[in-house]
Amino acid sequence: MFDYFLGLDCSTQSLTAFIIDFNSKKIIYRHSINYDRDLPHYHTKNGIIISNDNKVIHSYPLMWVEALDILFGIMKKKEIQLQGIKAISGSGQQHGTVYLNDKFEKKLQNLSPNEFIVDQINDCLTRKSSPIWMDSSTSKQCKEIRNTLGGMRETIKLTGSNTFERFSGPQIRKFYQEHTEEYIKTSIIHLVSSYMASILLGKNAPIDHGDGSGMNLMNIETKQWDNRALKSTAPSLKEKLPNLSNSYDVIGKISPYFIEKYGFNPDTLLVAWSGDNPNSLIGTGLIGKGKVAISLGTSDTYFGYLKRLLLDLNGEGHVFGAPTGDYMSLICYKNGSLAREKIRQKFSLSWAQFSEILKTIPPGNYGKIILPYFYPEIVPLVLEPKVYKFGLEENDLAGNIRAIIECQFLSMRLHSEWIKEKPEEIYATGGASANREILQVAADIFNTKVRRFEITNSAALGAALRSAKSYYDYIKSSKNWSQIINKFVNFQQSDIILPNIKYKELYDMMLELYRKCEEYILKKGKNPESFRRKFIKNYF
Ligand code: ADP
Ligand code: XUL
Repeated sequence: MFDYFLGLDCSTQSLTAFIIDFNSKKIIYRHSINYDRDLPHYHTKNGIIISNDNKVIHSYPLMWVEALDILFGIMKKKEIQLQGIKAISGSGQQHGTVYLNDKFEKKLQNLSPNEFIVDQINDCLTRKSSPIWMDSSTSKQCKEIRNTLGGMRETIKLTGSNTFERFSGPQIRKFYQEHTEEYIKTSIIHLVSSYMASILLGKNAPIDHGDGSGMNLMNIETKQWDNRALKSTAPSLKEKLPNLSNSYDVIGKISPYFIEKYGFNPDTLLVAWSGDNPNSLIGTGLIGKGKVAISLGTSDTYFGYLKRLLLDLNGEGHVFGAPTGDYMSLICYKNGSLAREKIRQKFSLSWAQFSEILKTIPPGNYGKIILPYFYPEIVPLVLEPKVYKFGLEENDLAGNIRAIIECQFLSMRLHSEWIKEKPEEIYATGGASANREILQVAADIFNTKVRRFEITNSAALGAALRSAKSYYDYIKSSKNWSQIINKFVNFQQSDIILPNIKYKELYDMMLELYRKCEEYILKKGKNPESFRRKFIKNYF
């Protein structure tokens, strides 16, 4: 008897499938479709299309769907037992919005297995491309919504976050203001997660509370659409949004298209999709206090489980619904992997060379600091991208490498102070968590042990585990979250990276140095040069 569960992760750069076998505790299949490489006709770079000023960043909903058909085609060819899959859930890059007309649902209900989905729904989009989480072009709309809601604190209390450029509400408002006719023609606005879930379901799927919290539209306490927020965003918006659901809700069964074309079992359950960060919370086993995760994917995120609602009234962090029905805290950096890539590519290095060089420079990097805003940054908010350097020369190869890694984690430590609890342990995930040397810097800066998993895609694993949890609840063979998670997360070959205690004081002082550099550039603070000299004198 198979108890297979499928987790899909529709991320910025790729679509990934993980199949777990609950009985043998094994991941029996994993495969990724990389958009740039496998779908070159969309001409994306790193999965995105980007405007000249780096502010407008979109991707293609049809590309994600084409990737899904390709992925299932490969699985069928490989003779994966798709019949054995009991339930499916998924993960989407958060905040991105997909705009569709009233033909969408009818088309989904009548998909022909003789054609690909992309060819059957291509006239359903009222907007060919989707603004995604990297877009920072909606400052005007953020301000308008925030003001209508009574300012930053009120907005945070209502929706769990300040208005952010990438959040779906401001993005929807911009579309309504700039493309009013297309907005009127739009009958449903999905998130990446609910859009992909709809494709599998064969009708409009709900938005779950996890991804729904990243919109500035959902009341963070009642977990309902908030009428004030809806009104301050765009007219008739409620009619254009799917329902909200718990992240653990079974939303139906797989659409006949996938049964006929790929051989899925007609009884395969679909569980609501969620955002990549809520999924990663489960995929890293973060269902208790005292632990946080850093996800080093295209974005870098820092997140942890919250039993109760905790708001960042300074407006940098977010609170999202967790897949367990509780909450999670999150901060997000846009200059994550792509900023590291900028330095790596500038010096034409492989990751192995990058890591070797990183190790050659002592912690503290002789006081060299970079504020790496290659792209507009989310935390702290920087809308005009510019890289600022202190004591760091343009062609200083090793200095730049050490600086980008140290300064990214210093920024994370600085901006996660609002979460109050110092983590006892940090779990690392995402593409760059494969890099041990990078994680050593994280361990030293946080002065906390870092545990990395063999599996770097915790979002796909989290989705598979969520589908297992809901399936067992559905068949009344309930298992608690620990029973589900421990089978896969704790049994992985994990690798613990210990902090080097002798750098604790150095990094405490460097954190202050970093804070002063940031304040100098962004808040017209005092010139940090004399403090920087003091730091160098102390440690070098
Ligand atoms: P996403 O899920 O956001 O699409 P991933 O979690 O797959 O992204 O991470 C992709 C990123 O991982 C790439 O942009 C790349 O820069 C980074 N990466 C992959 N391998 C390494 C490595 N060995 N060291 C550092 N970064 C790496
Ligand atoms: C979270 C965020 C990113 C995206 C893409 O708020 O914007 O982490 O979910 O990974």
